[in-house]
Amino acid sequence: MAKAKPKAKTAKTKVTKKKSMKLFYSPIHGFIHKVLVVAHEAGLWNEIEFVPIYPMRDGYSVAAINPLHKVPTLALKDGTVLYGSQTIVEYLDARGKTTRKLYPKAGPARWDALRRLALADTVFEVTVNMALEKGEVPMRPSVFSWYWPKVERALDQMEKDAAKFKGFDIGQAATLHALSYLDRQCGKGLKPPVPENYNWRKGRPKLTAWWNKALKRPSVTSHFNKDFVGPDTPEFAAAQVAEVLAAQGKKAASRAPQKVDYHYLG
Ligand SMILES: N[C@@H](CCC(=O)N[C@@H](CS)C(=O)NCC(=O)O)C(=O)O
Repeated sequence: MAKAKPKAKTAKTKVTKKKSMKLFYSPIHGFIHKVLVVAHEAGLWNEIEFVPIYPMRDGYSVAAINPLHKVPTLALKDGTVLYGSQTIVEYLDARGKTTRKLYPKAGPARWDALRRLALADTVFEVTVNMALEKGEVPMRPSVFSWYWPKVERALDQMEKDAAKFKGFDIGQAATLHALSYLDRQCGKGLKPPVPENYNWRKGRPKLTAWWNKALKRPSVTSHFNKDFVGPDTPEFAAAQVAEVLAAQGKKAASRAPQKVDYHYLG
């Protein structure tokens, strides 16, 4: 009988339990992070590996797992990656260990909570953009060179996603929205490095095939590339607003309308 091999000496290493999620986020605790609050409220704090990312600094990138290269980004044990803080917080709330949920069930309380979420998140996003404009953080060379790679990576992700699209869902509705707006702005011309006459269809056959089919949906043909029909004046809009205010028992303020060249954004 062969002699039993002596057991290999193993180094005594402290085995730390693998966390079930990784949260890539900017660890600036000078402000309150919605995702951290929700993770805590949901009783999931100890299941999260917190991974600092400074998206504007060299050497930090989540582009490989999130085409938008944005934080927060949440990676699950099985490799699923969720991005968009709204997606992440809804996921954490649903997976949470506590019975008290931060997302009310479908109904008025939910719509109001989602409205307030959109309100607050937009305040956050515009504040981020104002801070960037101030230039305190190392600035990207230009909005175009900073954002364009995100768009191209996102389009490649859409091509992969399109291969698995089933039925029609909110993600597809949003994809139609994004692609049609991209077409519109590329048609008008953006700035380098966005190529002239850029066409996202090139090299993306699945997304193109899906797009061509989705364009036939009545929900799209109802308005796409058709002129708006109906009253379209500031007065009409103001009257409508006043009606809403009246229904709330309030009077419309007689403030002069803000002068903004809105058509530039169209
Ligand atoms: N809509 C996104 C916005 C997130 C966001 O703007 N994150 C900023 C935090 S500084 C970021 O990652 N910016 C890096 C970049 O845009 O490249 C969300 O809610 O998750």
